[in-house]
Amino acid sequence: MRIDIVTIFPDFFGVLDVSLLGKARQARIIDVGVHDLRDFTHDRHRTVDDTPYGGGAGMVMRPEPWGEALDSVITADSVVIFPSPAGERFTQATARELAGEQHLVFGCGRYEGIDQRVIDHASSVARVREISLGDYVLNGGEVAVMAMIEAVGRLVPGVIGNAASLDEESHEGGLLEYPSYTKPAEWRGREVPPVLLSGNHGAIAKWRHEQQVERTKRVRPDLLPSAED
Ligand code: JBK
Repeated sequence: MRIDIVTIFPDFFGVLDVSLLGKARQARIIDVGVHDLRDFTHDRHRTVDDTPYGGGAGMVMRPEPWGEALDSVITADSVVIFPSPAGERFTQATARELAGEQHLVFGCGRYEGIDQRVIDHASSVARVREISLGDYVLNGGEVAVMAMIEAVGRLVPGVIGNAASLDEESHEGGLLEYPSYTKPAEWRGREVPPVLLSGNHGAIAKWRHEQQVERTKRVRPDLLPSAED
């Protein structure tokens, strides 16, 4: 998989050199290019933003540098992703879809957003998705892109951690995880639930499933099918 990132903070993406994705990059399973949007400006001050037409607070990212930056990376086979609080919600299903693509381009907006014509133009040459990590305010798309790349990257065949993602499929209709324990069997007066020491695999599976249902009901009832409400 090839990933291109356009940003005014290329240094943010130094962390992609470490951990799981760093290894995937070294193995050339995932190739990442980080591009500084300011390299596509032509004025002395390398200006990337301007005041909004129609008035209002904040600044809007100018279309010209974005056009040149995207022209340099997009092909007809690319999926172009703009992280935005106004986008569709990112889920594990989104990550699986994107993991099947050959080329992802991430456009990181800052300020009050990118001139809408950039998104409209990109949509005329490739598949475009505006995707939101969640309903909270970030200063820009960079951190959201990092999360998306981690979620997608570990699902790409050959990336270490891919095996773990296969169990994810077996998460019984999207329940939360059961609690985990390791040695010692007693720690600071707290014992591991005895069933986990029983060697009774049927009882353990039943207990873990009950824990999943109880935890999901308590903290994420929205995940439960209405039959289990
Ligand atoms: C948010 O992906 N997001 O969720 C996102 C991207 C850029 C700015 C934002 O405020 N929430």
